[in-house]
Amino acid sequence: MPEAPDTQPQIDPSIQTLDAVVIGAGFAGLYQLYRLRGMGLSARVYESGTDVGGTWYWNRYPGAACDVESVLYSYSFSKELEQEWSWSERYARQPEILRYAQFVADRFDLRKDIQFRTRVNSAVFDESTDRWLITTNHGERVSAKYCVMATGCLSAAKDVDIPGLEQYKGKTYFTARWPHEAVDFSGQRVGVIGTGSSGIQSIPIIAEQAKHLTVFQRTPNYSIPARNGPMTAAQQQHVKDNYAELRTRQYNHYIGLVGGIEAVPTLTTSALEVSPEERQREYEYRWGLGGLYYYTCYADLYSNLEANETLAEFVRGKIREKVRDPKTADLLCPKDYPFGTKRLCADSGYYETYNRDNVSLVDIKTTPIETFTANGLKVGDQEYALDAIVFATGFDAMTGALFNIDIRGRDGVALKDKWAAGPYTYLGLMTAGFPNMFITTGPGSPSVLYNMIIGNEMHVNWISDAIDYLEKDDRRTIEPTPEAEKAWVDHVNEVGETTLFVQTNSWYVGANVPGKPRVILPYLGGFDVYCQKCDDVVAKDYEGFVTA
Ligand code: N01
Repeated sequence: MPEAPDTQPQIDPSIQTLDAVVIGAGFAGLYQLYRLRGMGLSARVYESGTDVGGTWYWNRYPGAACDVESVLYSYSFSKELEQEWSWSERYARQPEILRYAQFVADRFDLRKDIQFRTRVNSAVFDESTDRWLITTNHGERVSAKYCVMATGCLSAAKDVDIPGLEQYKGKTYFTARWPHEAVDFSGQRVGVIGTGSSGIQSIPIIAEQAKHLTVFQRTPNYSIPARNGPMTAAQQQHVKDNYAELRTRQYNHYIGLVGGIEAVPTLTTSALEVSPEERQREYEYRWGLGGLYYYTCYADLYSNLEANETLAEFVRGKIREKVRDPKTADLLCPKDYPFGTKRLCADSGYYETYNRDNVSLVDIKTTPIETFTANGLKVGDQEYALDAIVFATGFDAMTGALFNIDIRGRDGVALKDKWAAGPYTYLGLMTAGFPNMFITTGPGSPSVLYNMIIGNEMHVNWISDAIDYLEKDDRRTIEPTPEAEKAWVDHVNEVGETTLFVQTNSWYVGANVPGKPRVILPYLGGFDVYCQKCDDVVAKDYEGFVTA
């Protein structure tokens, strides 16, 4: 849970006036502040945490790491920063990424315009002034011409949707709100609920500490060994010497996974065009590489079920090889959805953990958790006594953090109401009726299907250019036309329908949150195509937007 504020910010009771308010001090918010300042605008960032870092501030669970290579998962806007910072491992772990965010904040002197321990309660557009009135949990009120929602795609943790938690007397932990002090599970009976990326990363480490670990699995995930390791000095230097070229390849790629230390090819052939032997060689090569490189393997893996099944079965074979008990191995094999259509995981010893004597796996798909009890939880007739329960149960993705703020646009319309049947945006950047409100990596943009730092950087650049355009031309507002927005939403849905992603119950389609409309949330047309579209819109004098 969020830290209790120990020092309250000093609040000015009058309405303050700023050019821009940015909500969230993660990687988007930090860079947005840097750009606004560079344009000579007054801006403040509001952040509910006590420090910068966003996702990497909150998700401190054991094993938390990024599964995009560190040299790719870093800002590109400053050539000096690229040279000054050195990543110690191929895949950076949470503490190092947090240190990087802190380094950036200090390096560019950003903290003086960030107000921590402050939650924005509401953002209301005032049509009489064409400005946003932003109010915080401390009662502060700010009038700003621009409001940037840098609130994150995976920042609103999903509520516990299993009954009886109030009865449970043991300790509870949430991967998305992990305590800042060290948690020691030694000698304890621990339960983990959830086997997505967060569960899969934390389970091997919790298993090493706990007396007994019980994993409650509803849906098994496909996970690939990360094969993390230290970066040598020579590798670091090589990347630094070739950063410009690496960035060019990264920007011009649909998902940005181009290989960090060494280039990894993106295939354009069909999995069904090649012989089974060649396919096997390719799958083995990528298994050996580790990480997410099956997303750049054969071109039809995510649009053709038959192609996908060749890879799914390959990975199931690996799981069966790794896990000694055939029943456990079978339970860990995903069978009822295509490979990679729930976010693929990268692990360090996940499947091997189930060979330990102190780890057991409970299938809660067949028999769901009925309730929590004073001592643990009940599955069917069986009660599991647990000293601690870890919730790795995910997020209300892409819209949850926005809906946690009372956002109202023209005519007092609430964003929540406008988006009741699913998010409606133009380019994932803006929504009609909410002038000058920008969303970084919003629904309808590639966002979570690209690299979050570079994707945010691209959005901040686009937003900053739009703001600059308004300022230089002495205009008051920009917002999409309802027609352009509808055409974009239709396009996002059409592209989604051509893929296997829409078939799977995942957070990509909102299926993990009871009652959430089922809509494909990210844009699946590829980052390169998307960037071209955004550039074209600007080149055509902000086609699809109205400015006044
Ligand atoms: O969350 P998830 P996450 N009863 O939604 C289960 C990014 N990320 O925090 O699949 C029982 O993936 C749920 O079961 P099911 C990454 O984009 C990146 O792990 O709904 N089980 C599932 O197993 C990732 O995709 C990194 O049937 C319940 C799990 O909880 C995203 O964040 C690291 C349940 C939730 O999995 C989210 O990952 C971490 C219930 N009531 C996260 N409710 C890296 O860069 C939920 N579950 C490596």
